[in-house]
Amino acid sequence: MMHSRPVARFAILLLASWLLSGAARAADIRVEGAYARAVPPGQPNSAVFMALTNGGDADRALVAAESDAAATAELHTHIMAEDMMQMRRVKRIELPAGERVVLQPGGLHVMLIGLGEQLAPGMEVALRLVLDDGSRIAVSAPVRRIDPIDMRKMQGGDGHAGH
Ligand SMILES: [Cu+2]
Repeated sequence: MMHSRPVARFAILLLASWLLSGAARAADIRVEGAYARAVPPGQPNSAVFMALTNGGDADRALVAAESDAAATAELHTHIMAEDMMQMRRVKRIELPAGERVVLQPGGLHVMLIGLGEQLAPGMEVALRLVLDDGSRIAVSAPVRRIDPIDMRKMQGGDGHAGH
């Protein structure tokens, strides 16, 4: 007991400094407006969208995402291939210093593959974003129903929709 107390105090100090440094580094990246796509029963995959602002002096990148809501979380983008909008996995999403990067339907997104349960409006998806410096940002994304018309517009099917 007499010996363990200073050890415990030291461990708490270490933990506190680790938490502070992690928070300071992650604080350079601000996450806004995160939301996850609601999916009907039986649909195994979904996506999470958000805006990321790098308020720091150093270029950063999003290199991975983790979520307990799905078996796997991947970073994805959309590309046009053979006149079809297709999703592709990307290794990283660049977050240049001072810039804002938007993950949105039809573009960059965090893909949730192998959902544990159906995502219905009112739920929240907990996500951890992993940055290239090893720091993590915890994000809570409310589940929203996304109008399919939005996707048609993104895919260029709605000719008179302006941008
Ligand atoms: Cu995807």
